[in-house]
Amino acid sequence: MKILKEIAFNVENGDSSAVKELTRSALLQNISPQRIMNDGLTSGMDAIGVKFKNNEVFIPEVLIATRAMKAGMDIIEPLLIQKRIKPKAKIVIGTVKGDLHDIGKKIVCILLERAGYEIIDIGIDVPREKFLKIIKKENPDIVGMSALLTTTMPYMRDVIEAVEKARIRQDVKIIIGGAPVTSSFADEIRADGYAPDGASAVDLVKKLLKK
Ligand code: B1M
Repeated sequence: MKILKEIAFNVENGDSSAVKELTRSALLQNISPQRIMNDGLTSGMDAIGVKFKNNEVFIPEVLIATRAMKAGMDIIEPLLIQKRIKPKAKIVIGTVKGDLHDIGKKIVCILLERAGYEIIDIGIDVPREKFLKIIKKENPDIVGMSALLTTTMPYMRDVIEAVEKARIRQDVKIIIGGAPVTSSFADEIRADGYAPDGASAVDLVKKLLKK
């Protein structure tokens, strides 16, 4: 669809005002927020990701694209989240220490919230001490960890070991995700599950909690 391609193009080129305007127009054309997110905004981030990998663009361009993506997300986020009176379960999510990537994690949070779960997003660059503190304070049903770097992915193991050492591992399910993470890595570090994307994270949580 032309307008979704235009949204992707303007995310890639970092034009926040065009992204805002096009996102509003797409909604007026009755295109679903989910489709705008997947086929417009995320698709633009994927495109800049490929260029970044090939050294065709550098961090400033990626940051400007991130800002443009966020301009669109700000418009569709309230439409994606259905407020429920009683959440089905509580989920704490953070990007692990050393890692500043948060776009994918935010999408996962939005989709889980939309599915009826209460989300506590504890941000980026989260050390194990903070995970432990929040688990003890909030008593969540699930803890989710995100990592986008091969160098920060191993930190997920450190968090799980800290949770085991604190003898609270049996009280909480732990799920992980992020581009370099795999299902076999999840098994290796004794996580309860891995999801490759936001929709699969919702399915995984439903399966683990049976609700
Ligand atoms: Co960075 N970066 N980055 N970056 N960046 C990557 C990840 C990279 C793959 C680019 C590349 O070289 N091809 C590469 C990592 C290489 C590697 O380790 N294998 C990389 C690098 C190297 C770096 C720096 C080291 C660059 C430098 O400084 N030299 C640096 C590190 C900073 C740090 O974290 N300490 C860096 C910095 C940045 C920016 C700050 C400029 C910016 C982040 C801005 C932000 O997030 N606020 C940035 C970005 C934007 C990217 C790319 C281009 C896009 C990431 C993204 O947002 N994708 C990325 C290249 C790429 O991925 N193609 C790249 C869109 C998003 C919707 O997808 O995040 O995968 P994703 O999330 C998905 C799934 O992974 C999954 O669901 C999400 C939704 O579908 N998922 C979960 C994620 N978390 C989950 C949790 C779950 C379940 C599923 O359960 C809990």
